[in-house]
Amino acid sequence: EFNLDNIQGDILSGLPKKTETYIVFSITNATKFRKDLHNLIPLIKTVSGVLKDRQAIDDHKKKKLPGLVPMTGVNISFSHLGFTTLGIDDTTLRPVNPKTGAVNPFELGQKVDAVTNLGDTQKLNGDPDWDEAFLQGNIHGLIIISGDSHLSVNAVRLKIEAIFGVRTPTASLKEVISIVGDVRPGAEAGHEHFGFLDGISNPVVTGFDTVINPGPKPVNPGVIVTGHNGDTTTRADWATDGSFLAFRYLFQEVPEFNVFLSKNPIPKDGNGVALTPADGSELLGARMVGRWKSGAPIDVSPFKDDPALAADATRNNDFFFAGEINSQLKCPFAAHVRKTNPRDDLEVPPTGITPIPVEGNRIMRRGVQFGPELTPQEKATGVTAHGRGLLFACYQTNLFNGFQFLQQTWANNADFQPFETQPEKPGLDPLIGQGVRSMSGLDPLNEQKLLSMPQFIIPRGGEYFFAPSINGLKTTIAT
Ligand code: N7H
Repeated sequence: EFNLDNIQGDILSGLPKKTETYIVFSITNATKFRKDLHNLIPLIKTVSGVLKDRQAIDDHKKKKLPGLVPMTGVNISFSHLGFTTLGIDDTTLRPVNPKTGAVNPFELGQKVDAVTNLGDTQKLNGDPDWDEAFLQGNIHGLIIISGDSHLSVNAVRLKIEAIFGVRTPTASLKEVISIVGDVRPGAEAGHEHFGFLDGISNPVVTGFDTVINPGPKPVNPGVIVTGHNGDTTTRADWATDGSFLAFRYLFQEVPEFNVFLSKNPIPKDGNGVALTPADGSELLGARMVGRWKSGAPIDVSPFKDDPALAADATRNNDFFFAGEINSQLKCPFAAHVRKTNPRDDLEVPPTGITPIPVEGNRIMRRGVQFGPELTPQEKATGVTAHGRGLLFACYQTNLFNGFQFLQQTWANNADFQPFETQPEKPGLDPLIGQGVRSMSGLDPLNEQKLLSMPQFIIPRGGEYFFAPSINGLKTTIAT
Protein backbone atom coordinates (compact mmCIF):
# COMPACT_ATOMS: atom_id res chain seq x y z
CA GLU A 1 0.00 0.00 0.00
CA PHE A 2 3.00 2.32 0.30
CA ASN A 3 4.12 4.22 -2.78
CA LEU A 4 7.83 3.67 -2.26
CA ASP A 5 8.74 6.15 -5.00
CA ASN A 6 7.04 8.90 -3.03
CA ILE A 7 8.62 8.40 0.41
CA GLN A 8 12.08 9.65 1.34
CA GLY A 9 14.47 6.77 1.84
CA ASP A 10 15.74 7.39 5.35
CA ILE A 11 12.26 7.02 6.84
CA LEU A 12 11.43 3.38 6.11
CA SER A 13 14.68 1.84 5.00
CA GLY A 14 17.52 3.99 6.34
CA LEU A 15 19.99 5.54 3.90
CA PRO A 16 22.96 3.16 3.49
CA LYS A 17 25.96 4.89 4.99
CA LYS A 18 29.57 4.79 6.06
CA THR A 19 29.42 8.53 6.51
CA GLU A 20 26.73 11.18 6.62
CA THR A 21 26.77 14.97 6.47
CA TYR A 22 23.97 16.84 8.20
CA ILE A 23 23.54 20.33 6.74
CA VAL A 24 21.33 22.48 8.94
CA PHE A 25 20.25 25.37 6.76
CA SER A 26 18.54 28.73 6.73
CA ILE A 27 16.58 30.02 3.72
CA THR A 28 17.85 33.42 2.63
CA ASN A 29 15.60 33.96 -0.39
CA ALA A 30 12.29 32.11 -0.22
CA THR A 31 11.14 32.76 -3.78
CA LYS A 32 14.40 31.64 -5.27
CA PHE A 33 14.69 28.69 -2.89
CA ARG A 34 11.34 27.34 -4.06
CA LYS A 35 12.55 27.49 -7.67
CA ASP A 36 15.97 26.02 -6.91
CA LEU A 37 14.35 23.19 -4.97
CA HIS A 38 13.12 21.67 -8.26
CA ASN A 39 16.73 20.91 -9.12
CA LEU A 40 17.32 19.14 -5.82
CA ILE A 41 14.36 16.77 -6.15
CA PRO A 42 16.06 14.44 -8.70
CA LEU A 43 18.91 13.93 -6.20
CA ILE A 44 16.60 12.76 -3.41
CA LYS A 45 16.82 9.09 -2.58
CA THR A 46 13.43 7.48 -2.08
CA VAL A 47 12.66 4.18 -0.37
CA SER A 48 12.70 2.43 -3.77
CA GLY A 49 16.12 3.95 -4.42
CA VAL A 50 17.44 2.59 -1.13
CA LEU A 51 16.05 -0.87 -1.86
CA LYS A 52 17.95 -0.84 -5.18
CA ASP A 53 21.12 0.29 -3.38
CA ARG A 54 20.78 -2.54 -0.89
CA GLN A 55 20.43 -5.01 -3.75
CA ALA A 56 23.64 -3.64 -5.28
CA ILE A 57 25.42 -3.97 -1.91
CA ASP A 58 24.24 -7.59 -1.58
CA ASP A 59 25.37 -8.46 -5.12
CA HIS A 60 28.76 -6.87 -4.44
CA LYS A 61 29.14 -8.97 -1.27
CA LYS A 62 28.04 -12.17 -3.02
CA LYS A 63 30.63 -11.65 -5.73
CA LYS A 64 33.19 -11.02 -2.95
CA LEU A 65 34.30 -7.83 -4.70
CA PRO A 66 36.72 -5.56 -2.82
CA GLY A 67 35.82 -2.16 -1.36
CA LEU A 68 32.39 -0.55 -1.13
CA VAL A 69 29.84 0.13 -3.85
CA PRO A 70 30.04 3.88 -4.53
CA MET A 71 26.68 5.37 -3.56
CA THR A 72 25.16 8.46 -2.06
CA GLY A 73 21.73 9.50 -0.85
CA VAL A 74 20.11 12.87 -0.22
CA ASN A 75 17.07 13.57 1.99
CA ILE A 76 15.57 16.94 2.94
CA SER A 77 13.27 18.10 5.70
CA PHE A 78 11.88 21.41 7.00
CA SER A 79 11.18 22.98 10.37
CA HIS A 80 7.96 24.85 11.16
CA LEU A 81 9.96 28.07 10.84
CA GLY A 82 11.09 26.86 7.43
CA PHE A 83 7.52 26.36 6.20
CA THR A 84 6.57 29.76 7.60
CA THR A 85 9.50 31.38 5.80
CA LEU A 86 8.44 29.70 2.55
CA GLY A 87 4.86 30.87 3.03
CA ILE A 88 3.52 27.31 3.20
CA ASP A 89 0.54 26.50 5.37
CA ASP A 90 1.66 23.63 7.62
CA THR A 91 -1.41 23.63 9.91
CA THR A 92 -2.07 19.90 9.47
CA LEU A 93 1.48 19.15 10.62
CA ARG A 94 0.94 20.59 14.08
CA PRO A 95 -2.32 19.69 15.78
CA VAL A 96 -2.48 20.49 19.49
CA ASN A 97 -2.40 17.56 21.88
CA PRO A 98 -6.00 16.33 21.90
CA LYS A 99 -5.74 15.32 25.58
CA THR A 100 -3.94 18.31 27.07
CA GLY A 101 -4.26 21.08 24.47
CA ALA A 102 -0.47 21.44 24.53
CA VAL A 103 1.22 23.09 21.55
CA ASN A 104 2.70 20.60 19.09
CA PRO A 105 6.48 20.17 19.51
CA PHE A 106 6.83 20.82 15.76
CA GLU A 107 5.27 24.26 16.20
CA LEU A 108 7.07 24.94 19.48
CA GLY A 109 10.47 24.17 17.97
CA GLN A 110 13.03 22.13 19.86
CA LYS A 111 14.81 25.13 21.37
CA VAL A 112 11.71 25.90 23.44
CA ASP A 113 10.78 22.25 23.94
CA ALA A 114 14.28 21.51 25.26
CA VAL A 115 13.83 23.61 28.38
CA THR A 116 10.05 23.31 28.76
CA ASN A 117 9.72 19.56 28.32
CA LEU A 118 12.92 17.69 27.56
CA GLY A 119 14.91 18.72 30.63
CA ASP A 120 17.96 20.20 28.88
CA THR A 121 20.10 22.46 31.07
CA GLN A 122 19.06 26.09 30.81
CA LYS A 123 21.30 29.14 30.60
CA LEU A 124 20.59 32.33 32.56
CA ASN A 125 18.89 33.90 29.54
CA GLY A 126 16.43 31.01 29.34
CA ASP A 127 17.98 29.33 26.28
CA PRO A 128 19.09 25.72 26.51
CA ASP A 129 22.83 25.30 27.05
CA TRP A 130 23.43 24.48 23.39
CA ASP A 131 25.95 25.37 20.72
CA GLU A 132 25.43 28.88 19.39
CA ALA A 133 24.46 27.62 15.92
CA PHE A 134 21.26 26.10 17.27
CA LEU A 135 20.21 29.17 19.26
CA GLN A 136 19.99 31.82 16.56
CA GLY A 137 16.40 31.12 15.60
CA ASN A 138 17.12 30.70 11.89
CA ILE A 139 16.95 26.94 11.38
CA HIS A 140 14.66 26.24 8.41
CA GLY A 141 15.63 22.79 7.29
CA LEU A 142 18.03 19.89 7.21
CA ILE A 143 19.71 18.17 4.29
CA ILE A 144 21.19 14.77 4.99
CA ILE A 145 23.78 13.40 2.56
CA SER A 146 24.81 9.82 3.12
CA GLY A 147 27.42 7.83 1.28
CA ASP A 148 30.19 5.28 1.11
CA SER A 149 33.00 7.83 1.53
CA HIS A 150 33.77 11.46 2.31
CA LEU A 151 34.83 11.89 -1.29
CA SER A 152 31.46 10.87 -2.74
CA VAL A 153 29.48 12.78 -0.09
CA ASN A 154 31.51 15.93 -0.68
CA ALA A 155 30.93 15.72 -4.43
CA VAL A 156 27.16 15.69 -3.83
CA ARG A 157 27.49 18.50 -1.34
CA LEU A 158 29.17 20.67 -3.98
CA LYS A 159 26.33 19.88 -6.39
CA ILE A 160 23.75 20.91 -3.81
CA GLU A 161 25.64 24.10 -2.98
CA ALA A 162 25.65 24.94 -6.66
CA ILE A 163 21.89 24.34 -6.94
CA PHE A 164 21.18 26.89 -4.20
CA GLY A 165 24.04 29.23 -5.16
CA VAL A 166 25.59 28.88 -1.72
CA ARG A 167 28.30 31.53 -1.07
CA THR A 168 27.29 33.52 -4.16
CA PRO A 169 25.42 36.85 -4.10
CA THR A 170 22.25 35.06 -5.27
CA ALA A 171 22.30 32.33 -2.64
CA SER A 172 18.85 31.08 -1.61
CA LEU A 173 20.20 28.98 1.24
CA LYS A 174 22.81 29.48 3.92
CA GLU A 175 24.41 26.71 5.97
CA VAL A 176 23.86 27.31 9.69
CA ILE A 177 26.03 24.38 10.72
CA SER A 178 27.09 21.23 8.98
CA ILE A 179 28.15 18.18 10.93
CA VAL A 180 29.93 15.12 9.60
CA GLY A 181 29.04 11.77 11.15
CA ASP A 182 30.98 8.58 10.59
CA VAL A 183 30.30 4.95 11.26
CA ARG A 184 33.03 3.83 13.67
CA PRO A 185 36.04 1.97 12.24
CA GLY A 186 36.73 -1.76 12.05
CA ALA A 187 35.06 -4.04 14.57
CA GLU A 188 33.33 -1.03 16.17
CA ALA A 189 31.20 -0.45 13.04
CA GLY A 190 27.56 -0.29 14.12
CA HIS A 191 28.54 0.35 17.73
CA GLU A 192 27.96 3.76 19.29
CA HIS A 193 30.80 5.51 21.13
CA PHE A 194 30.22 3.83 24.53
CA GLY A 195 30.82 0.57 22.67
CA PHE A 196 27.29 -0.89 22.43
CA LEU A 197 25.89 -2.29 19.21
CA ASP A 198 23.05 0.00 18.11
CA GLY A 199 20.26 -0.14 15.56
CA ILE A 200 18.97 -3.57 16.56
CA SER A 201 15.41 -2.79 17.66
CA ASN A 202 13.41 -0.64 15.28
CA PRO A 203 9.70 -1.05 14.65
CA VAL A 204 8.67 -3.56 11.99
CA VAL A 205 6.20 -1.69 9.76
CA THR A 206 3.10 -3.47 8.44
CA GLY A 207 2.83 -3.13 4.68
CA PHE A 208 6.54 -2.55 4.24
CA ASP A 209 8.75 -5.04 6.05
CA THR A 210 8.83 -8.50 4.56
CA VAL A 211 11.09 -10.17 7.10
CA ILE A 212 9.36 -10.39 10.48
CA ASN A 213 11.62 -11.76 13.20
CA PRO A 214 10.33 -12.69 16.66
CA GLY A 215 10.04 -9.55 18.79
CA PRO A 216 7.69 -6.63 19.41
CA LYS A 217 4.63 -6.79 17.16
CA PRO A 218 4.65 -4.86 13.91
CA VAL A 219 3.30 -1.30 14.02
CA ASN A 220 0.68 0.19 11.72
CA PRO A 221 2.16 2.07 8.74
CA GLY A 222 0.80 5.39 10.04
CA VAL A 223 2.94 5.25 13.17
CA ILE A 224 5.92 6.10 10.98
CA VAL A 225 4.48 7.52 7.72
CA THR A 226 1.87 10.29 7.67
CA GLY A 227 -1.54 9.72 6.09
CA HIS A 228 -1.62 5.96 6.66
CA ASN A 229 -3.59 3.73 9.00
CA GLY A 230 -2.32 4.56 12.48
CA ASP A 231 -1.65 8.27 11.85
CA THR A 232 -4.17 9.94 14.15
CA THR A 233 -4.14 13.30 12.33
CA THR A 234 -5.99 14.25 9.14
CA ARG A 235 -3.38 15.81 6.86
CA ALA A 236 -3.40 18.05 3.82
CA ASP A 237 -2.75 15.98 0.67
CA TRP A 238 0.79 17.28 0.28
CA ALA A 239 1.55 16.32 3.89
CA THR A 240 0.94 12.58 3.45
CA ASP A 241 3.75 10.05 2.88
CA GLY A 242 6.08 12.10 5.08
CA SER A 243 7.45 11.78 8.59
CA PHE A 244 8.61 13.94 11.49
CA LEU A 245 12.32 13.84 12.18
CA ALA A 246 13.41 14.56 15.74
CA PHE A 247 17.06 15.51 15.50
CA ARG A 248 19.30 15.81 18.57
CA TYR A 249 22.99 16.77 18.61
CA LEU A 250 24.09 14.54 21.50
CA PHE A 251 27.61 14.58 22.91
CA GLN A 252 28.82 11.51 24.78
CA GLU A 253 31.38 11.69 27.57
CA VAL A 254 32.98 8.36 26.85
CA PRO A 255 36.07 8.43 29.14
CA GLU A 256 33.88 9.61 32.05
CA PHE A 257 31.37 6.81 31.32
CA ASN A 258 34.22 4.28 31.38
CA VAL A 259 35.57 5.68 34.65
CA PHE A 260 32.09 5.39 36.18
CA LEU A 261 31.86 1.74 35.13
CA SER A 262 35.27 0.91 36.53
CA LYS A 263 34.55 2.68 39.85
CA ASN A 264 31.23 0.87 40.41
CA PRO A 265 31.68 -2.78 39.47
CA ILE A 266 28.84 -5.12 40.45
CA PRO A 267 30.30 -7.48 43.06
CA LYS A 268 28.24 -10.61 42.36
CA ASP A 269 25.97 -11.69 39.54
CA GLY A 270 22.33 -12.64 40.12
CA ASN A 271 23.30 -16.22 40.99
CA GLY A 272 25.64 -15.02 43.71
CA VAL A 273 28.79 -15.77 41.73
CA ALA A 274 31.59 -13.31 42.55
CA LEU A 275 32.74 -11.22 39.60
CA THR A 276 36.17 -9.83 38.78
CA PRO A 277 36.19 -6.01 38.77
CA ALA A 278 36.39 -6.05 34.96
CA ASP A 279 33.41 -8.41 34.64
CA GLY A 280 31.50 -6.43 37.29
CA SER A 281 32.02 -3.22 35.31
CA GLU A 282 30.99 -4.91 32.09
CA LEU A 283 27.79 -6.14 33.78
CA LEU A 284 27.10 -2.66 35.16
CA GLY A 285 27.26 -1.18 31.64
CA ALA A 286 25.05 -3.93 30.25
CA ARG A 287 22.46 -3.31 33.00
CA MET A 288 22.43 0.42 32.29
CA VAL A 289 21.71 -0.20 28.61
CA GLY A 290 19.72 -3.46 28.79
CA ARG A 291 22.03 -5.10 26.28
CA TRP A 292 25.65 -6.24 26.33
CA LYS A 293 28.09 -4.37 24.10
CA SER A 294 27.67 -7.23 21.62
CA GLY A 295 23.95 -6.40 21.41
CA ALA A 296 22.77 -9.50 23.30
CA PRO A 297 19.72 -8.60 25.44
CA ILE A 298 20.24 -9.04 29.18
CA ASP A 299 16.60 -10.10 29.55
CA VAL A 300 17.61 -13.28 27.70
CA SER A 301 21.22 -13.61 28.87
CA PRO A 302 21.34 -11.64 32.13
CA PHE A 303 24.75 -12.37 33.61
CA LYS A 304 26.97 -13.41 30.75
CA ASP A 305 27.45 -11.97 27.27
CA ASP A 306 26.32 -14.19 24.41
CA PRO A 307 27.71 -13.03 21.05
CA ALA A 308 25.89 -15.81 19.16
CA LEU A 309 22.58 -14.56 20.57
CA ALA A 310 23.53 -11.01 19.62
CA ALA A 311 24.24 -11.99 16.02
CA ASP A 312 21.04 -14.01 15.57
CA ALA A 313 18.28 -11.73 14.22
CA THR A 314 15.67 -14.36 15.06
CA ARG A 315 16.56 -14.17 18.78
CA ASN A 316 18.21 -10.82 19.55
CA ASN A 317 14.97 -8.86 19.85
CA ASP A 318 12.78 -11.67 21.17
CA PHE A 319 12.25 -10.57 24.77
CA PHE A 320 9.43 -8.85 26.61
CA PHE A 321 10.36 -8.51 30.31
CA ALA A 322 7.58 -11.08 30.58
CA GLY A 323 6.48 -11.83 34.14
CA GLU A 324 9.06 -9.35 35.47
CA ILE A 325 6.78 -6.47 36.36
CA ASN A 326 8.16 -6.55 39.91
CA SER A 327 11.62 -7.83 39.23
CA GLN A 328 14.87 -6.14 38.35
CA LEU A 329 16.82 -9.39 38.64
CA LYS A 330 17.42 -9.78 34.91
CA CYS A 331 16.94 -6.19 33.75
CA PRO A 332 16.61 -2.96 35.75
CA PHE A 333 13.33 -1.09 35.30
CA ALA A 334 15.29 1.98 34.19
CA ALA A 335 17.67 0.25 31.76
CA HIS A 336 17.72 2.32 28.54
CA VAL A 337 15.96 -0.25 26.36
CA ARG A 338 13.33 -1.00 29.03
CA LYS A 339 12.58 2.72 29.53
CA THR A 340 12.35 3.50 25.84
CA ASN A 341 10.37 0.37 24.89
CA PRO A 342 8.74 -1.15 27.98
CA ARG A 343 7.15 -4.01 26.00
CA ASP A 344 5.13 -6.28 28.38
CA ASP A 345 5.61 -3.91 31.35
CA LEU A 346 2.76 -1.89 29.81
CA GLU A 347 1.21 -4.28 27.32
CA VAL A 348 0.72 -7.22 29.72
CA PRO A 349 0.27 -5.60 33.15
CA PRO A 350 -0.88 -7.45 36.29
CA THR A 351 -4.49 -8.65 36.39
CA GLY A 352 -6.98 -5.86 36.90
CA ILE A 353 -4.89 -3.21 35.15
CA THR A 354 -5.84 -2.15 31.63
CA PRO A 355 -3.00 -2.85 29.20
CA ILE A 356 -1.41 0.21 27.62
CA PRO A 357 -0.33 -0.37 24.00
CA VAL A 358 3.13 0.99 23.20
CA GLU A 359 2.63 0.94 19.43
CA GLY A 360 2.05 4.70 19.23
CA ASN A 361 5.27 5.36 21.14
CA ARG A 362 7.56 3.48 18.78
CA ILE A 363 10.14 5.50 16.83
CA MET A 364 12.31 4.66 13.82
CA ARG A 365 15.88 5.41 14.89
CA ARG A 366 18.47 6.39 12.30
CA GLY A 367 21.38 8.69 13.07
CA VAL A 368 25.10 8.22 13.05
CA GLN A 369 28.14 8.67 15.29
CA PHE A 370 30.29 11.78 15.10
CA GLY A 371 33.73 12.63 16.44
CA PRO A 372 37.02 10.77 16.73
CA GLU A 373 37.87 7.55 18.53
CA LEU A 374 39.23 7.95 22.07
CA THR A 375 42.81 9.19 22.16
CA PRO A 376 45.45 7.57 24.40
CA GLN A 377 45.44 10.78 26.43
CA GLU A 378 41.68 10.59 27.02
CA LYS A 379 41.98 6.95 28.03
CA ALA A 380 44.76 7.83 30.48
CA THR A 381 43.09 10.87 32.04
CA GLY A 382 39.47 9.69 31.95
CA VAL A 383 38.49 13.14 30.73
CA THR A 384 36.92 14.05 27.39
CA ALA A 385 39.15 16.26 25.26
CA HIS A 386 37.43 15.86 21.86
CA GLY A 387 33.74 16.21 21.12
CA ARG A 388 32.03 12.97 20.06
CA GLY A 389 28.60 11.46 20.22
CA LEU A 390 25.51 10.66 18.24
CA LEU A 391 23.64 12.62 15.61
CA PHE A 392 20.41 11.18 16.97
CA ALA A 393 17.60 11.10 14.43
CA CYS A 394 14.26 9.36 14.73
CA TYR A 395 11.12 9.30 12.61
CA GLN A 396 7.49 9.15 13.73
CA THR A 397 4.13 10.70 12.80
CA ASN A 398 3.31 11.97 16.28
CA LEU A 399 5.98 13.91 18.18
CA PHE A 400 3.84 14.05 21.34
CA ASN A 401 3.74 10.25 21.53
CA GLY A 402 7.13 9.58 19.98
CA PHE A 403 10.40 11.32 20.83
CA GLN A 404 8.99 13.92 23.25
CA PHE A 405 7.09 11.29 25.24
CA LEU A 406 10.02 8.90 25.47
CA GLN A 407 12.31 11.64 26.74
CA GLN A 408 9.89 13.45 29.05
CA THR A 409 7.47 10.87 30.38
CA TRP A 410 9.65 7.79 30.40
CA ALA A 411 13.41 8.60 30.46
CA ASN A 412 13.23 11.67 32.75
CA ASN A 413 10.61 10.18 35.07
CA ALA A 414 11.93 8.34 38.15
CA ASP A 415 8.51 6.70 38.74
CA PHE A 416 8.25 4.99 35.36
CA GLN A 417 7.44 2.02 34.91
CA PRO A 418 4.19 2.62 36.78
CA PHE A 419 2.92 -0.86 37.65
CA GLU A 420 5.74 -2.20 39.79
CA THR A 421 4.90 -2.33 43.48
CA GLN A 422 8.42 -2.76 44.82
CA PRO A 423 9.62 -0.33 47.50
CA GLU A 424 12.19 1.16 45.12
CA LYS A 425 11.55 3.64 42.32
CA PRO A 426 13.05 2.74 38.95
CA GLY A 427 14.90 6.07 38.67
CA LEU A 428 16.00 7.85 35.50
CA ASP A 429 17.22 6.34 32.24
CA PRO A 430 20.98 6.19 32.99
CA LEU A 431 21.89 7.19 29.44
CA ILE A 432 19.48 9.90 28.35
CA GLY A 433 17.52 10.70 31.54
CA GLN A 434 17.75 14.37 32.57
CA GLY A 435 17.05 15.62 36.08
CA VAL A 436 18.20 14.10 39.37
CA ARG A 437 20.11 11.20 37.91
CA SER A 438 19.99 7.98 39.86
CA MET A 439 18.51 4.54 39.33
CA SER A 440 17.82 1.34 41.23
CA GLY A 441 18.23 -2.25 40.13
CA LEU A 442 21.84 -2.13 38.95
CA ASP A 443 22.96 -4.66 41.56
CA PRO A 444 20.87 -7.76 40.83
CA LEU A 445 21.20 -8.96 44.45
CA ASN A 446 20.34 -5.57 45.93
CA GLU A 447 17.60 -4.20 43.69
CA GLN A 448 16.66 -1.40 46.07
CA LYS A 449 20.10 0.15 46.06
CA LEU A 450 20.15 3.51 44.29
CA LEU A 451 23.20 4.54 42.31
CA SER A 452 23.67 8.24 41.46
CA MET A 453 25.51 9.14 38.34
CA PRO A 454 26.66 12.16 36.35
CA GLN A 455 25.25 13.02 32.95
CA PHE A 456 27.11 11.11 30.23
CA ILE A 457 25.03 12.32 27.28
CA ILE A 458 24.81 16.06 26.78
CA PRO A 459 22.43 17.67 24.26
CA ARG A 460 24.05 20.57 22.41
CA GLY A 461 21.38 21.29 19.80
CA GLY A 462 18.56 19.93 17.73
CA GLU A 463 15.32 20.66 15.93
CA TYR A 464 12.11 19.03 14.78
CA PHE A 465 11.75 18.65 11.02
CA PHE A 466 9.20 17.24 8.61
CA ALA A 467 10.50 15.12 5.73
CA PRO A 468 7.82 15.54 3.01
CA SER A 469 6.95 13.18 0.18
CA ILE A 470 8.37 13.67 -3.31
CA ASN A 471 4.88 14.69 -4.39
CA GLY A 472 4.65 17.26 -1.59
CA LEU A 473 8.02 18.69 -2.58
CA LYS A 474 7.04 18.91 -6.26
CA THR A 475 3.50 20.25 -5.93
CA THR A 476 3.56 22.42 -2.83
CA ILE A 477 7.03 23.25 -1.56
CA ALA A 478 8.82 23.90 -4.85
CA THR A 479 7.30 26.42 -7.28
FE1 N7H B 1 18.91 4.72 22.54
N1 N7H B 1 23.44 3.41 23.61
O1 N7H B 1 24.46 3.58 23.11
O2 N7H B 1 23.47 2.82 24.67
N2 N7H B 1 19.95 2.97 22.41
N3 N7H B 1 20.65 5.74 22.75
N4 N7H B 1 17.87 6.49 22.48
N5 N7H B 1 17.19 3.74 22.15
C1 N7H B 1 19.41 1.75 22.16
O3 N7H B 1 18.08 -1.98 20.63
C2 N7H B 1 21.92 5.22 22.85
C3 N7H B 1 18.39 7.73 22.59
C4 N7H B 1 15.92 4.30 22.04
O4 N7H B 1 13.02 -1.27 21.11
C5 N7H B 1 20.42 0.75 22.22
O5 N7H B 1 18.84 -1.10 18.79
C6 N7H B 1 22.88 6.32 22.83
C7 N7H B 1 17.35 8.73 22.62
C8 N7H B 1 14.95 3.28 21.68
O6 N7H B 1 14.23 -2.23 22.65
C9 N7H B 1 21.60 1.38 22.49
C10 N7H B 1 22.14 7.48 22.74
C11 N7H B 1 16.17 8.03 22.53
C12 N7H B 1 15.67 2.10 21.59
C13 N7H B 1 21.31 2.80 22.64
C14 N7H B 1 20.76 7.11 22.69
C15 N7H B 1 16.52 6.63 22.42
C16 N7H B 1 17.06 2.42 21.89
C17 N7H B 1 20.23 -0.76 22.03
C18 N7H B 1 22.59 8.90 22.67
C19 N7H B 1 14.76 8.53 22.53
C20 N7H B 1 15.10 0.73 21.21
C21 N7H B 1 20.29 -1.16 20.60
C22 N7H B 1 23.82 9.31 22.55
C23 N7H B 1 14.34 9.53 23.27
C24 N7H B 1 14.44 0.08 22.40
C25 N7H B 1 18.96 -1.44 19.96
C26 N7H B 1 13.84 -1.26 22.03
C27 N7H B 1 18.07 1.46 21.91
C28 N7H B 1 22.20 3.83 22.99
C29 N7H B 1 19.74 8.01 22.63
C30 N7H B 1 15.60 5.61 22.26
C31 N7H B 1 22.94 0.66 22.60
C32 N7H B 1 24.37 6.25 22.91
C33 N7H B 1 17.55 10.24 22.73
C34 N7H B 1 13.47 3.48 21.42
